[in-house]
Amino acid sequence: MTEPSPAEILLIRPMHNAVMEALARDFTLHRLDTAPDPEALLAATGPRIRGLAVGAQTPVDGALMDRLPGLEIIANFGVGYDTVDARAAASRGIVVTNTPDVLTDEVADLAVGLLLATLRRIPQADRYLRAGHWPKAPFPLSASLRGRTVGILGLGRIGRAIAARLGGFGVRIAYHGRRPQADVPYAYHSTLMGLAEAADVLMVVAPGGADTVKLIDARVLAALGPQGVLVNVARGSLVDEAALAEALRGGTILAAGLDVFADEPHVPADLAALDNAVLLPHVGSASHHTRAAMAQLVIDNLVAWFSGRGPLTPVEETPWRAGA
Ligand code: 8YV
Repeated sequence: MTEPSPAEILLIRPMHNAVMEALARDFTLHRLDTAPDPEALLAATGPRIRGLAVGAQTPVDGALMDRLPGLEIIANFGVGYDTVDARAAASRGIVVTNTPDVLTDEVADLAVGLLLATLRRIPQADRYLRAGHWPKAPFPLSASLRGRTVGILGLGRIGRAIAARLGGFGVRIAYHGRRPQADVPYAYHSTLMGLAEAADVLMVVAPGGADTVKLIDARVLAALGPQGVLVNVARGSLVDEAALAEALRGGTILAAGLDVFADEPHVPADLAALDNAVLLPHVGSASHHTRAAMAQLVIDNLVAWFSGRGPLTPVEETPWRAGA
């Protein structure tokens, strides 16, 4: 008996090396990123492609899916999958997987670090020292976490991990999401405005995508108030960046810590010009440890699928029941 030939997988852009090595070893891998003529490769292989591995920067829409009529699975490197049209996938019977859980602690650590860096002006203090200002005068006093209420927008896995860490910091915690959660002791607000009014730190951990575009607008920032701090480790699309720059410039809020931007890797010049913003190049999950775990989960999803065991971590739009 001959072995069935390995499934053909398409890679659009380069990904974590472990993913690319495993795909080349265990499957027949086609790479658009290194093809001399990507369009010709897509036309030639499209009908045979059964799996797609994608990172956060690679949009996958219904039009692309239509060029891959045999596509069964889209394995997304990242917990957020707003660049994949999961509803279009669902309507074509394609399963989408993401990488939840394995990055929760890393992103929560970074979120708390970014909050402290923003409030206590840690990067600014580092720059002050290096610029030789310390012998002339001490660094100016900063704002404090003491007495604050941290409002979490999106109490999912990462939001809960942030709240658990903040439990050790003596702050009040409140949250807003689609519905109250019975098993947490934090105050629920049924509207984002209500949360912004109650809190003086707003921690954004909600999913990106069409439903959440520019949720954080001028009104929400005004409600956060002049001592308010915005921290975003989710997606830049959730924030009206022009309104944020204006709010930071005019003192409508105190400061912002941003790990994500609407048009990465481009950062609006008016945000980059502000001294009361701490800006990071989307590093929430970016440790060797966690990126390796995410890579492994992408591989494991594809291997499980093509060995008939179903996906390990399907997204909610494409749920999977064995035998269904
Ligand atoms: C990205 C992230 O996936 O998981 C997410 O949703 O935002 C990150 O971990 C990362 O940029 C990988 O491309």
